[in-house]
Amino acid sequence: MPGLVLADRAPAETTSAPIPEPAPAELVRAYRTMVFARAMDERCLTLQRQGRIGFYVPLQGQEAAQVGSASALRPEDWIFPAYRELAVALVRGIPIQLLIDQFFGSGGDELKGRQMPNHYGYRRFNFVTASSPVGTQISQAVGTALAARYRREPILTIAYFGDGTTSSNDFHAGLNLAGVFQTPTIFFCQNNQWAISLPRERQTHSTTLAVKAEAYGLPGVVVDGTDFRAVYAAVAAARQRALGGGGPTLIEAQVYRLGPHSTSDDPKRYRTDEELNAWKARDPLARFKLELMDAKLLNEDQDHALWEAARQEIARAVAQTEATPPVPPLSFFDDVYAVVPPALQEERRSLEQLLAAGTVRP
Ligand SMILES: Cc1ncc(C[n+]2csc(CCOP(=O)(O)OP(=O)(O)O)c2C)c(N)n1
Ligand SMILES: [Mg+2]
Repeated sequence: MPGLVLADRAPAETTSAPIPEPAPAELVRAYRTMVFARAMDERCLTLQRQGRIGFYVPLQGQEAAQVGSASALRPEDWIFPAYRELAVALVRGIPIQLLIDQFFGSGGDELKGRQMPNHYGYRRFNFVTASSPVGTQISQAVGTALAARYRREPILTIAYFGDGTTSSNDFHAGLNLAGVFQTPTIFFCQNNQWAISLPRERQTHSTTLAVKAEAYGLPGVVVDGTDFRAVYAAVAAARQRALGGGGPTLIEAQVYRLGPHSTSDDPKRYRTDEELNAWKARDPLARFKLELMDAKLLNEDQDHALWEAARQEIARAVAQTEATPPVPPLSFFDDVYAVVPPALQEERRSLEQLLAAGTVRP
C-alpha cells in the first residue's frame, strides 16, 4: 500500500550532537517544580483523607523522572500520560488552580466534572487526558506520531506508563507499530517497582523492562530515575534521535513509588518497611537538593522559602476552589447533542423544576 510508505527520511541514525547540560537557572527551576509537586502531593493526600476530594494518585519518589523527562520536551510535543504524572503537568505549565479545580470537580473545572478525579487533560497544553485503562495511551501516542509524520510536523509524542503496563497488549501493539513505521515517539516507562500490589519480579521475567524494546527493533535505555540530569539527558537524546528520523526509543527510568498506588490502597499490606526505607534513602528531592547546594545554586534558606511559597500557593488555590460554586447540574445536558432530543429536553425541564423547588440540590 503506497500510502503507508513513510520512509522519506533517512533510516535509523544514532544521536549526533552532544546533549547540552541544562543551565543553572533551569536546574533551579526544575528543583522548584519538584518541590511544588511534592508539596501538592502531600496536600492532596490530606485532602482525600479529610473527605474533601474523592480520589488521588500520588507520585512521591517519581519527581526527578517526571520533571527530568518533561523538561527535555518542547511545548509542541504531545504528552500522553498515565494517571500519575502531576509533575509532568506542572512542567507543562498547567496551572495548579486548574488541577485543584479538577480534583474537586468544582465550578472552575474546565472539564465540568465529567472526568474521574485526577484524570485531567488539556488540549491547549498538548496534554492528553489521563488514561485509566493501563497502556491505551501508548498506541494513541504512536498513532499521533504517525499523523505528525504524515503532516511533516517536527514534533514527537511521549507516552508515560509504568512497569506493570509493559505487560499490556497496548505496550506490545504500540511498540511494534512504532518500530515498523519508525515513529517519532518516546516510550517513557517509570519502573516504580510495583503495579499496585504486584512486584516487578512477578510482572515479567525480562532482565530489564528496557530490553523489551529489542524485540521491536528499538533502542531500550535504562536510566536512574532518581537523577534529574540523567533522565533529562536520556530524553533529550531520544528526542534528538526521533526528530532526526532515527525512530522511537524506550526509556526505563528506575524509581520507587514512595506512597500508596492511589488513595484506595494500603501499601503496608504488601511491601516491607525495609524496602521502603532503602528507597527513601534515595529520595530524588533530597539528592537534587544536595547537588544544587554543592553547586552553590541553593542554600537552606532558599530551600525553605521554596517550600513555603509552594505550600502557600497551593493553600490559596484550594481556598479559591472551595469558595467556587459547584458545576451547575443542568450543564450535564450540554455538549453532547447539537440538537438535544425531546426525551432529554424533557429530563432537563424536570431537573430544572426539581432544582427550582429545592428538591434536588447541586
Ligand atoms: C487494562 C487495565 N487492566 C487493569 C487495570 C487495573 N490497574 C490500574 S493501575 C494498575 C497497575 C499499573 O501498574 P504500572 O503500570 O506499574 O503503573 P503504576 O501504577 O505503578 O504507576 C492496574 C493493574 C487497569 N486500570 N487497566
Ligand atoms: Mg509501577
